[in-house]
Amino acid sequence: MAKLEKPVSIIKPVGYCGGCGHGVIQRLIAECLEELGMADDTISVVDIACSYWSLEALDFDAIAGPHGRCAAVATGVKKVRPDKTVYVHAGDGSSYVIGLAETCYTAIRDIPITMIVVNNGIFGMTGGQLCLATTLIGDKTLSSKKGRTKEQAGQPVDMLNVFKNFDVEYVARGALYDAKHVDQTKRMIKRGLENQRDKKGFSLIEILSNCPTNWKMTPVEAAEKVKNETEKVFPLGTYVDRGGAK
Ligand SMILES: Cc1ncc(C[n+]2csc(CCOP(=O)(O)OP(=O)(O)O)c2C)c(N)n1
Ligand code: SF4
Repeated sequence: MAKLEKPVSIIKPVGYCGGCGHGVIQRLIAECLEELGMADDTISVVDIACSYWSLEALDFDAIAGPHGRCAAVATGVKKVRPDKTVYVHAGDGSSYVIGLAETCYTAIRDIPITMIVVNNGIFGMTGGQLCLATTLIGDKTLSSKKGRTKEQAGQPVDMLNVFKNFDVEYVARGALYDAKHVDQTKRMIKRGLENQRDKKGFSLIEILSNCPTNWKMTPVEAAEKVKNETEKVFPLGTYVDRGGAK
């Protein structure tokens, strides 16, 4: 059996909870950048939420764009260093709620960055509050203890149906609940990074993840939920590919 080498860009174990998708995503990003030979020229932008851990874990130049401002910070970094690969690793709360305007206008401007949004259905870092964009109807959270209702919080929104209407390069959604989907997601991340290498436009990859800690589930139960429930509301696949298949 082939030995799975750890990417050299991962330099430190950090504090993700066991079974959390953030660590898998971080690893996929590192693998893709190394396989593409782009790791030495990368600047990462993370939010103050759970993705912040990756700033310490990875050996990339990095900056935080706290409180939902990742896309705006990444825009600024890319404007002054167009020679660098600039990617965002941020949560759904940060990207689609707190920083929705920043994410939208980065997409509308077709800024050539690669944005990776982790859809775990809640605000993980701050204890598991409801995320207006992504918490499923009926899901119990710290701020919806009886479960999300349409009357109180509206319906969750498939944000990719919004972003696909902007003039962007690439919009896709992956998942992590089995090896096949991890592999598909990796190809999406790689495509987003290749687009940047090839001087193309804005790429957004949303990844269905989980938060076993705040969902109060085992990692296996959390993966089952993503497969059986989350994916039904947020379908996987490619929503926009302006460049077409390679
Ligand atoms: C307007 C505003 N209210 C509250 C906060 C506090 N805050 C910081 S991180 C965070 C949670 C973000 O969750 P998400 O982006 O989904 O990331 P996760 O930790 O789930 O990966 C919140 C609410 C904030 N930054 N801005
Ligand atoms: S709180 Fe949730 S999203 Fe954050 S590291 Fe733990 S499991 Fe992952």
